Amino acid sequence: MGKISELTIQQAYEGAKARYALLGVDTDAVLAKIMKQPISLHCWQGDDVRGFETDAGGTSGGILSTGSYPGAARNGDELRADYEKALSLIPGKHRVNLHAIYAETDGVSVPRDQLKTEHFRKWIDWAKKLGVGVDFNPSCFGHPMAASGFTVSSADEEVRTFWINHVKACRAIASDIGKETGTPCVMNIWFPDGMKDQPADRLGYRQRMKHAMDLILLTKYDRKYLVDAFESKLFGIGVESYTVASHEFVLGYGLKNDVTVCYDMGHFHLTESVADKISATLLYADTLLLHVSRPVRWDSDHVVTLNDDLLSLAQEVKRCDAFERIYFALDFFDGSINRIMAWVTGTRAAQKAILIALLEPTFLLLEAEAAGNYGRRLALVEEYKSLPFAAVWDMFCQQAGVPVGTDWVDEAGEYEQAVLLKRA
Ligand code: RNT
Ligand code: ZN
Repeated sequence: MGKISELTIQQAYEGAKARYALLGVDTDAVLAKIMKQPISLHCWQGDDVRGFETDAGGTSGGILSTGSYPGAARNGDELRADYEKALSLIPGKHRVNLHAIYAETDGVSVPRDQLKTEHFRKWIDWAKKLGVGVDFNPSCFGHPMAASGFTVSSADEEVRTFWINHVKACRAIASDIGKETGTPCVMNIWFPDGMKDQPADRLGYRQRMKHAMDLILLTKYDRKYLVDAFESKLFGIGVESYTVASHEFVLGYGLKNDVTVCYDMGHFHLTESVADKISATLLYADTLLLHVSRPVRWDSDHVVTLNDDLLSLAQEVKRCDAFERIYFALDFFDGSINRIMAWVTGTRAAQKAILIALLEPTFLLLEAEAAGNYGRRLALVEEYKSLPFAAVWDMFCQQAGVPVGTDWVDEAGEYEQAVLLKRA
């Protein structure tokens, strides 16, 4: 494939800039804004959520990575190398998102309730070197103590205590990470707890989980370092009838306890719009964490693409003027394709959605709506779809010093040949 020249990018950008200016949109200002918009890149796409533990790991509780495409990272050094490759193909400055199972313990088995900041030393030093922020997650799945399908809501006190202590340990680590990296660490709590068939005691599990969360949050950390987040879910495979941390449970808990709620795009009924929830939630909550994902028929965690769901999500953030209040994090894991391509495709798609939203001449839509002219509103929305956002996107990539257009795909392919396929 031939390379697009800088001049072509520049000329196309000038044309687009003039076109957007007619609609009152300043593309230079949009470029400056998107350059500073971080997205949290999840480490678990790099190794199919396996993690580095020797005596536990993998997924459970309804999450599942399928496919056995070669080249998954097998340790921290490989995962960090893959991350660096992916980051070099994505415009802008981003964050990395770690799970507790990515601790590096020098071959020593450290129980999850005993994890310490030192087990993430390599990650922290690496992130500091790269100048990227770090987010964190306790890992309450893929473990013998989670085999019953319950963690902090378990009726078994030993199980409950283990997981409460794990999440507490993770908060201490996350706060240290935030302190060291100089940017708040968003720690998202997701519990898989639930049941395949109708429970008799829906309330009991929820009471125990609520109490567990209270205990977990007893220690106060400065929000400068740690942002606690809590993720809701509708159902998972094998957990079809009941999820303890349902939407209402999590939203209620979050609002009452000043914990940031996390909406995963795959965690609602498929016809439900997560975009619609943004304005409703932000009336009551200061901040919101979004797990950008792509459900296909269920919470399948497909690689994010530039589809209507993603676009509406970004548009709502823009229309609510809420970029300062939203944390964007990716959450997908596809083991059936090149994992770097998965990361880069998904991140670039999320960024394109944000860019299109930022370029939207929203005030003209608002004007039409206020005048009751819904035909005009609809017509404008349709015309906006063919505005030359791609020329602004290419300029963004060029300014950020990353490959423009399809060039990155070839680069990812070369890395696959040179590095990934050499992994046995
Ligand atoms: C599971 C949740 C959760 C996980 C990651 C690995 O359904 O979406 O966010 O995907 O923490
Ligand atoms: Zn999620």
